[in-house]
Amino acid sequence: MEKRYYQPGIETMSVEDMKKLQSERFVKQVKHVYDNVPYYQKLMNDKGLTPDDINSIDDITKLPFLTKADLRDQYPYGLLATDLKNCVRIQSTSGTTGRRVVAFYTQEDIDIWEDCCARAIVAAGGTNEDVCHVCYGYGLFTGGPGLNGGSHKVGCLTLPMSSGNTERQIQFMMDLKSTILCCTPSYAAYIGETLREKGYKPEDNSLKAGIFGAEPWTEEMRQDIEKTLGIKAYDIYGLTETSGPGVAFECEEQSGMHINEDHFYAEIIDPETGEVLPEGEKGELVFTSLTKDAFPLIRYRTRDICVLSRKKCSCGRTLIKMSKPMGRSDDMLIIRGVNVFPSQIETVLLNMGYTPNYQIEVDRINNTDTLDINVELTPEEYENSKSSLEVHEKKLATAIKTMLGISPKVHLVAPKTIVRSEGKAVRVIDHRKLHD
Ligand code: DLL
Repeated sequence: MEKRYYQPGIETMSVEDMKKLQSERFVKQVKHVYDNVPYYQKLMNDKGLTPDDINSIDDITKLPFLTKADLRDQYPYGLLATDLKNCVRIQSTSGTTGRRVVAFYTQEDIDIWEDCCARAIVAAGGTNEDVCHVCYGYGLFTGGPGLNGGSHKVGCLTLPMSSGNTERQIQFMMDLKSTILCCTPSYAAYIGETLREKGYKPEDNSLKAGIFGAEPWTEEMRQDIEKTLGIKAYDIYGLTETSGPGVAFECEEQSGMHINEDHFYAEIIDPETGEVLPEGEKGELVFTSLTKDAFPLIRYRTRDICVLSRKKCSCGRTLIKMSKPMGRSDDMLIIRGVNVFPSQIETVLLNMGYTPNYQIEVDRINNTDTLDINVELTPEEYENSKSSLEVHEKKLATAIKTMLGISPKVHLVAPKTIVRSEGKAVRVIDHRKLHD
């Protein structure tokens, strides 16, 4: 019988017991940051609070939020809550949208992080008989190290491939019979496309599951990857600031991700007002780390937009679930006053049978926003529709207009003209930002 949970005592704990555990840990965590991080101490003092005011998890709303701007201001050591000599590792964000965020880990922090990733691997059906092929990037990015550690804990044979060199990925995958693939969904789609081009059918590989995350992806993209690779594709979520992948993971029900809420307390807030919203309402996800020693974050605003649900899950886990994030609030495009998430466009494209190779370009010409969508055709589609490209472009533009409420210009482009991603895909080029 396959092992269903990595830490059953926690993963199936009653909601009441979980709340008790969260309260105990939260009270301790607040004291820890107050005593060790002058920045937190000031934030609390400014609100007239001391750790004595925090007696259970319900007191969390008394505390202020923390934002990425705070993390950047405090770079590199300002939020460190333990002596540097207790730390054994850093990981970091790519810093593409500003100053890097550097997160610190003690050995215990790493153990907990790896346990969280191990829960995700077991939930995807992983056991010590699996060959876990990790092609998230290794290095400062948390994807590779996190899943690598989780895979060791489960006892899988771990292939620390890192990203890129797709030829080599495929050779190892075939020769060593990889059974679980860990990478971004866009890279999984690219690996699937390359396998198909090499003449492999889905049943030719030994893969049974994929653990894909680090970027938004739609249900349609999941179905596409599942079909191309002949696997079950599971979602995994996390961010560098709170440790990395494994904050939340999907189970066999594939209907949202269980949050490891013994380590990360989740709230959903209205991004405009900061008001905490009830379960089931869509808003910005806020996390509080309950067990982090070196780099604990209290009420950290992720900017990811999603919904929380306590609906009973058929897998038996009682951990609260988060829906697939639609993307970050700062990934949301405002085009001619309309809110647009790239994932909405992806849904239309895949539903109409196109590949997930697309790129969105936004510009402002004569004071009007323009939306251009480049969609790549497969060689067969390209051959068959050469004479009727315009008709297909119009049809697609109409479907996207129905979804978004604004008209795009669609360009069906030749095979292999859109750059493939080995990590997080770049879906949007916003020229408006470039002129600013
Ligand atoms: O992407 C950590 C990670 C690695 C997660 C591997 C899953 C797998 P960052 O680079 O700090 O960390 O980016 C974090 O990526 O705030 C979300 O906006 C986005 N993100 C992460 N996972 C998902 C997901 C890693 N499953 C940011 N779906 C987060 C949608 C995701 N967006």
